[in-house]
Amino acid sequence: MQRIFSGIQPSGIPTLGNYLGAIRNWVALQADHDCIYCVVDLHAITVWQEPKLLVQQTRELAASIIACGIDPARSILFHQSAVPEHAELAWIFNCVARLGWLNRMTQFKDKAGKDRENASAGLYVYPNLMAADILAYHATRVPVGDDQRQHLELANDIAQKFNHDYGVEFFPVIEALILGPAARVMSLRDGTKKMSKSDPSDQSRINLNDSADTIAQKIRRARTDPEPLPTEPAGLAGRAEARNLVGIYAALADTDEEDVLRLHGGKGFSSFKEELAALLVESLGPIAQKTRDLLSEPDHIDQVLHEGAARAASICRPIVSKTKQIVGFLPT
Ligand code: AQP
Repeated sequence: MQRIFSGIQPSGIPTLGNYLGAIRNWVALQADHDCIYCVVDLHAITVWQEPKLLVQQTRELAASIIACGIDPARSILFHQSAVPEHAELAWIFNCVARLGWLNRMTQFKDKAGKDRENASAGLYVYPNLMAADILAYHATRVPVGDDQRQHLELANDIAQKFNHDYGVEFFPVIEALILGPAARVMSLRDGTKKMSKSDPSDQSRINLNDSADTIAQKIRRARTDPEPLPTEPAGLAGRAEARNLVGIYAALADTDEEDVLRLHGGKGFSSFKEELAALLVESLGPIAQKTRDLLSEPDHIDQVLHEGAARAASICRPIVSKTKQIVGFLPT
């Protein structure tokens, strides 16, 4: 059975983008893969996180992942900081990755923005930690949203260079699983920007804990253009906001753009938005309710994460230990 690894940052409330681009696919993959899912708190602190809020967001995210359908008895669910091997392997990868490779990462450029000199060093080497997260488990398949494609290519470059430099066939090739019609969900305020949990505007995203009224209001206010919906996908060219809403609808209804436009093409946005909001409420309402139920027992969430961390450590410890031996570190 192939091993899956994927992670999500506790940097806010998970969004519809996180759900459609990643978590929903994680759930489906549990059926026939050995799955390891991680709340990546070490990644989250690459930008400032209020400590009390980080603790709360870590628990909330774990609850939300379980509410989406991850079964912690079957899959491993844990928080990254509980398994120090991630940071240890990341340091080794800091010494393998080249500055030129990191300089090409568009996520760093987006997140650092114009104030690049003031970005944390952690934000810059984020992709090396992500490579370590995956390769510490010899995972071969990584379900992510489209925004992570470049980081996974870099992880493969690191694995290859490590194998080449040390003359070993130790780290495997990673395959990115970028699935579905909503692999990149865009902001509701700007169809050229991805939906993000840390976007300063709450109106730009659907949070997995939004109420039915909030979802309906955000969709009603979502930016669109004055034209009716086209009757076929070619008509979405140059209409980023329309494409985004059609893509979200298609993903939630388990279909594709063509099918959605066959049903809704020619209509104005107001009726389409009403149907989209109803579909969102139907899909996300039960997740929000289950998350609230789980959060009423925070000790249980902590226990799930700690048990997950022990299982995760038992897999990655021998792999990281072997890596250290390959590098030439004295045994401890
Ligand atoms: N808009 C999106 N569309 C599709 N997939 C998305 N993902 C994130 N946003 C979208 C996928 O969700 C997984 C977890 O992401 P993350 O939390 O580790 O980091 P991120 O990609 O930086 O997500 P955010 O929401 O934008 O977080 P912040 O605001 O903290 O940076 C990944 O698989 C990602 O592809």
